[in-house]
Amino acid sequence: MVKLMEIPEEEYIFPGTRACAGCSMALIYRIALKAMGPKTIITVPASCLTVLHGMQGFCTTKVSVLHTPFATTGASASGIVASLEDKGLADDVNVLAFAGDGGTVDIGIQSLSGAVERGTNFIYACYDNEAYMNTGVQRSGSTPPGAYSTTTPNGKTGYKKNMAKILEAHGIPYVATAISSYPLDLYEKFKNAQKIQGPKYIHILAPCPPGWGYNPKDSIEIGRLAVQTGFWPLYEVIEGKFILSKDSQRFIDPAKRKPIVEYLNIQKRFKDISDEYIEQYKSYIEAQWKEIERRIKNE
Ligand SMILES: Cc1ncc(C[n+]2csc(CCOP(=O)(O)OP(=O)(O)O)c2C)c(N)n1
Ligand SMILES: [Mg+2]
Repeated sequence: MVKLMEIPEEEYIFPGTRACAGCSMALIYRIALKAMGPKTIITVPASCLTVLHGMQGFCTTKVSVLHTPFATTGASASGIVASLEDKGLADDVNVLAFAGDGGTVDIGIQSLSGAVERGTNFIYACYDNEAYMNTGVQRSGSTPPGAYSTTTPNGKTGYKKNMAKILEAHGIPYVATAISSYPLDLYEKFKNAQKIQGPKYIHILAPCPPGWGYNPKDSIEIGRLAVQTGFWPLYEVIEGKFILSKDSQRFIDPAKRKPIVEYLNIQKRFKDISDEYIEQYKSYIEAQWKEIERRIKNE
C-alpha cells in the first residue's frame, strides 16, 4: 500500500472552502485531487460539491471545474474527453467526474451508464453521503434502511442501491469502493484507476455531520466504524477480478467485526430505528461477506 510520505504535499484546494465543519466530502476531494494531479479537468453536478467551490466568480480548486446540470455528469465527461481528443490532448489530461449520491444513483444514472457504455476514458467518483444533503437532507436511492431524512420522517423503508455492483455489471475495467476514513486506500484507488484505459468508477462513503446527526469531530471515527462493522467493505474489481482491500481484510472473520449498533447508535438519523431493521442490517452484512468470501475463493 502507498505510504503517507508518498502523498504529494501540493494542495489543489485553496483553504477556506464553503464546506461544513467535519465534511468528509471535502476530505475525499482533497485526497482525490492530490492523486489526480494538476493536469485534470473535473465535471461536477449540483450538489454540496458545487457549494464547496464557492460563489460565481471564485473557484476553490487549482484545476479547472465545469459545473454541469444535475442529470448530465456522465455526458459532460464524454464531451470533455471528445474535445480533448479533437485537440490531441487526450493522453495528457485526466477527466474526472465527481458527483453526489443523488446525482449518481438517481438522477444521473442514465447519463453515467451511457458514458460508460460509450467507453469514455474517465474516472467517475461518487461521494455518497446517503441523501440529498445540499437541499436539506431528502432521501435518495442510496439512503440506507431505517434512516431518518426530511422525506422519510419515520425512517427509510426499502434498501440502499448497490451502485458499485451496477457499474460492475456494465463490464468496465475498474470499480472500487472507498471511504474518507482510510485516506491512503482512497488515494491509491485513484492512482490505480488512472493507470487503466476506459471508464473507471469509485464509490466513496462520505459521512455527513448535519445529515447523519453527529458531532463534526467524529467524522473519521464514524467512517472507520462503517468499515469495522462490515457494513462498508473496501474492495476493487480490476478487469473482473475481485480484490479485497487491505483495510477490510481482517473483517472477513465475523468475530473481528464490531456490532452494527456501534455504527448506528452514534447517528441521530437512526435514533428511532426498530429492532427489526437492526436484524435486517445484521443479515445484510452476513450475506455481503459470504458473497465476498465466495468471490475471493473463486478468483
Ligand atoms: C434538475 C435539478 N433538480 C433539482 C435540483 C436541486 N438540487 C441541487 S443539489 C441537490 C441535491 C444533490 O444531492 P446529492 O447528489 O446527493 O449531493 P449532496 O448535496 O448530498 O452533496 C438538489 C436536489 C437541481 N439543481 N437541478
Ligand atoms: Mg448526497
